[in-house]
Amino acid sequence: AGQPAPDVADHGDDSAAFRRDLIAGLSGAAKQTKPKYLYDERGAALFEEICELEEYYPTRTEIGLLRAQAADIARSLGRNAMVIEFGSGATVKIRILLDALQEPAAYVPVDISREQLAENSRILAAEYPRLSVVPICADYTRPFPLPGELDGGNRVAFFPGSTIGNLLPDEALDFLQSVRATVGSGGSLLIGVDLRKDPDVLRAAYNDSKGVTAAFNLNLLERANRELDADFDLDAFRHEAVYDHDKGRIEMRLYSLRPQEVRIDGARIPFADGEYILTEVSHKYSVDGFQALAARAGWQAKSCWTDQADYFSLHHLIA
Ligand code: AVJ
Repeated sequence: AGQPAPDVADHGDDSAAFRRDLIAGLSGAAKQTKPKYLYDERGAALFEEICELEEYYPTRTEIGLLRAQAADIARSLGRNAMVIEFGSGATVKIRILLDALQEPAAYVPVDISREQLAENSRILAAEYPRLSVVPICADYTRPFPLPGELDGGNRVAFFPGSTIGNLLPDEALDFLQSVRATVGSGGSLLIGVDLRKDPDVLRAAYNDSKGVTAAFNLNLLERANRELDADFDLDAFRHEAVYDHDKGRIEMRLYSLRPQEVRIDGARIPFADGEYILTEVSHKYSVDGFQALAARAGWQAKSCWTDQADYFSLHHLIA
């Protein structure tokens, strides 16, 4: 029974891109790196661990919301959906959706973590024999080609996890526009968006007591040592997530604990004591604020679901 393991179409990054982006990001006055580089195999595994943490409420809350509203969401999305998932880490959310949808036609997971993508695709193809599973390994923040077999169908983009929050508002606008172009007219988007709340709750979620988020953040430096010819001293940096109230965002930072110079290939990067690298931002939106952003990208709000505590929202938008 089941289908053969799906082939992964590859539009992913190589280590040359990592080297170039890392050196460029650390060469300016405000040191920063692209969040996608946190998600190598080890980073993806640590992120899965974060999702299980007591303090990290988003995953649990979004899953609860999907379960509680599954029937309503399925009605809003319509029959024979071809679901294109932007960033397909764990399979728990897509399973809830696929189980609720009426005769879903295709599942197109798009992710940068190649191994995890291949493994998840194999498992889902075996579990949903009537579903066409078409994995694409790509950086989905840039346009990528969609398989022709999706032409003309009920194309539904699925972007859970509030990953949109990792983009700056301007980038989020561009991204929402490009997703709209990808699904085309008649298409739609189901997107999870983390909401503004008590800063103490936010800070705890990104500075967990077990130090998993710290390990996740520091893995960026370990990855540079592993994959590039870099010599980051892991004991000379510490993780801290800071909430910026005005920008409504968490900032994941790696602070240098002393003045030091780090080598990445030929490049030499100086750090002052207390200087930090900004590795990821995580924006929090109000429901109205997010819908206004989506409207600027040409989307029309069809439905919005939130949990009882108003911690998290799911939006169904029409292209
Ligand atoms: C699920 C990728 C959006 O910003 O909450 C979690 C990433 N970083 N803890 C988030 C993350 C640190 C997460 N995203």
